[in-house]
Amino acid sequence: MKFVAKLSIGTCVLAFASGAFAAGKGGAKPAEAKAPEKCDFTIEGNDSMMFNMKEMSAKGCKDVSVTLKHVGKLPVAAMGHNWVLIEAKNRDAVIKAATAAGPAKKYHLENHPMVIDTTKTIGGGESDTVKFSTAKMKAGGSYEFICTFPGHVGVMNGKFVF
Ligand SMILES: [Cu+2]
Repeated sequence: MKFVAKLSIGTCVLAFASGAFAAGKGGAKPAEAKAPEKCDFTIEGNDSMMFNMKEMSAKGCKDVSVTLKHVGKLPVAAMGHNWVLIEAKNRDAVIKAATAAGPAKKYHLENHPMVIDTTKTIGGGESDTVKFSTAKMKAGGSYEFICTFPGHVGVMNGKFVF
């Protein structure tokens, strides 16, 4: 019993020490140095033009996987959804580009410089997964996920905490 107590205190001190070391000159709290809790996400879009999440937190994730599931029944032409990760400041420009891409491309942006990653645009019953590296993202940056289908971004958006 005594040994166990001693060991856990030791582990605590060690965790604090390595956290402080990793935080470096910035003086960040040791808690921020711990391993991320979750880097795989599943988000749903529905026939009522809604995502089922307003925020995703991927702090500390080196690689992220996001699966978008369209849980509705409407076809892509009527109620298409996608999950597009961007810097919040680029929202208007990205929406403009997606709208310009038009219905033939399902308002999907392939290799757009302002798009960090994007699923395909999908209809009811479909799903799509993206996996991306966060190497070029800045911790504490202002990121969001949106749906670029026309008229959806006003409600279909959320914060992507990194
Ligand atoms: Cu949508």
